[in-house]
Amino acid sequence: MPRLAEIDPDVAKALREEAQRQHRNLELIASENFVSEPVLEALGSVLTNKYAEGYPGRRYYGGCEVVDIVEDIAIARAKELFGAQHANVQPHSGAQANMAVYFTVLKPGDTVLGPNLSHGGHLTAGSPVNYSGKFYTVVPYGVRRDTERIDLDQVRDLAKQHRPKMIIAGGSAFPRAIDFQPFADVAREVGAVLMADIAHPAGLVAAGLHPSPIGLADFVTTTTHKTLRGPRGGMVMCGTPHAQALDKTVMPGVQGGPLMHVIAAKAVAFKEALTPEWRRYQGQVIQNARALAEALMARGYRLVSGGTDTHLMLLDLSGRNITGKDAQEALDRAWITVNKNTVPFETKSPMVTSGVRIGTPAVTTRGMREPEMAQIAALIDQVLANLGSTAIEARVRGEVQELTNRFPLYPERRS
Ligand code: DSN
Repeated sequence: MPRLAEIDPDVAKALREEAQRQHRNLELIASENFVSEPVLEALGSVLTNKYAEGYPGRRYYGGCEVVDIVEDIAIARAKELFGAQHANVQPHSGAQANMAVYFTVLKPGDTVLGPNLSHGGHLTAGSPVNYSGKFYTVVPYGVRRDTERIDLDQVRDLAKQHRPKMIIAGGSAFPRAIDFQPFADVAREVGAVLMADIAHPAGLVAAGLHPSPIGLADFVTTTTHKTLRGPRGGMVMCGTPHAQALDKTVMPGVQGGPLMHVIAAKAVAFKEALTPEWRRYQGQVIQNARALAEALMARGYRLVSGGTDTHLMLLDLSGRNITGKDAQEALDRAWITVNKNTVPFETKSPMVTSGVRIGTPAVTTRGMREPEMAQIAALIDQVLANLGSTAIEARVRGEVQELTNRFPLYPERRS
């Protein structure tokens, strides 16, 4: 059978170059990770050929006896990993997982209390440019100015004032652990459904290193590709009473055919996640984040909330007169990959921002530990303290290459 390189050298070359880039650069985007070869193998499998609308044992298509086995395995492992009563592994993404919950619970126009995007929330928690902000009346809550931690008094006050039908806990840029109990208490008090979006800390939650919303939230949504280190995709968990309604919303409500190759890869990633080695990895992710945060603060950088409990931190550059955009671009030129990010009470646009978000899941997968975090802080500092210096950027590129060469990634895919 002809290989990709023979029939499509252009795409083959791009894939090789991306593998080279992933190996060469320091990947510090908090929502990215590097999956194992077995996960990649499942993703690149013949399961991509199969239509399987429906669920195991009740599909709309014939020939589903094999994919049924795969989906059942993925569901069983997801339930075991998180201790959930029910798991739907079909959402194509975190945004679709969240949409499935919205459509299960709400009618257009209903009120939702959700985290402010610029305080650490997510597009799907009511941004006006997202379906959530267009279809629902969203009341945002944020963090306190003094602690930069979620303002639970504000959550309670707003919930009592607006009587939302649903409350969302979780987001994409909270450096601190989220305690789901107070959210559950408020939700019960006002008769709201609680949705916990654990897309970011899911791996930490599964490893018992971050509070779990299972048993407290009515619905728990996640992606599978961040700290969980599986394929790009989503998942929703809930208690048995909501299971049927949720499944009907995912398919046929908001999706058609499930991506069975991705579901197979989710199953493989969940198997990896059930091992002691994977739990140790999650512990190292947190230790590395703490080490990196401390090293940056020791160099005079301000971190939102003064540190991190998780896999990510938010560097606030407003006091240094550097925008998040300029920082991201300078670090990119030095082969250090981060994303610009708004900080609480942001004054700049989301395309410019005052901060950058930094996370440790990907570099920890490569085997880096605390000494490398100190080195990374020094490299970031060199670039940001000499913003725009081509000589410094070239020197840092050399040091990044020396560091990443010591922790190789996907060797066969790079040649
Ligand atoms: N884009 C994801 C992140 O980077 O956190 C959230 O959807």
